[in-house]
Amino acid sequence: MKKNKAEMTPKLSSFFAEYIPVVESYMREYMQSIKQYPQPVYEAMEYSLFAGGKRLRPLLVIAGCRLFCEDIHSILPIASAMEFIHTYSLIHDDLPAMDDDDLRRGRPTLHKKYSEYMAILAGDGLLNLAFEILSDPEQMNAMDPAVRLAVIRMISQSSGVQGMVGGQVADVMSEKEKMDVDLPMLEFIHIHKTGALIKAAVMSGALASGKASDEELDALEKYARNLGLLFQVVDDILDIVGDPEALGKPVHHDTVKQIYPRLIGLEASRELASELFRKACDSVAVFGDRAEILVDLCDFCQRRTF
Ligand code: GRG
Repeated sequence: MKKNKAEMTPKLSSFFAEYIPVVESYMREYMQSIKQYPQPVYEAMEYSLFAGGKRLRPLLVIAGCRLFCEDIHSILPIASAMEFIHTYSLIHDDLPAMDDDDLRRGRPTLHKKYSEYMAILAGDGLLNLAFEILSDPEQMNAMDPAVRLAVIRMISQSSGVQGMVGGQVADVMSEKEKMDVDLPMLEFIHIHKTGALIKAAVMSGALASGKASDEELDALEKYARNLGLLFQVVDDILDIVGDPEALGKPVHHDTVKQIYPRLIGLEASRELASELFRKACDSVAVFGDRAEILVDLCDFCQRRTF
């Protein structure tokens, strides 16, 4: 899978280089520590977890926290939980009952590599593992119990029926039932299916720092809402003009699904992405220079090619 680092500012590049290995080794150690019988399901979970994802959600947790606090050690379980949930969603999204995809992150999808039943169960395993790690006193002992509970509630709502699952249902239903999807509906799908988890990542990092004021959380929420939608609008654009080798999956794939370029055109989709980028950056202007990584992450999401 071809990855283009040119989309990153030097500061973001060092941020990725510093924190991706930290998150990955935390996840590896955690997976090692819980492994038991039956081994194949752990292997299947690890196959997808360590397939070379961008780790955007863990990095957003870290960026949200670092706005208020230098020490990110105590939020590594949250960063990992977000990646567990994200990976489960991709595994299930690829299943024959949903998108029926053969390739993900440049490799065979989990149900192609193993089997459909193992992909369903490995996804279920990862989802539950997220909440196991978030409620594990040994992993989360440094965090105030009330803050921990607020974080768990936010992540469960965002990944559940009021967030990602709700968006996925609307998306799959509109495709399978051949429903007409207009702009408000498409926005609903994208904000829930993709945006909810992205928002939860930024917000849970900030909440977990225990130092963000209500006004600061409001500003971040606006940033994260715009970033979440931006991410998916760019994904839709890449589905039309992206390089399959860089993306690790085929393009022109969502031929029956409604996506932004098909609904409003490619140019208008690009303009929408720029507008969302501007809105996201404006929302965090109150943080001054401290928001540099958040702005860079947003810029990366707008210009990404993978
Ligand atoms: C199955 C409940 C359930 C939900 C699935 C997120 C999702 C909902 C489906 C994924 C479909 C998809 C490809 C959406 C486009 C946006 C997206 C989430 C892309 C993948 O995220 P990246 O680009 O992936 O961050 P990597 O591989 O880098 O981790």
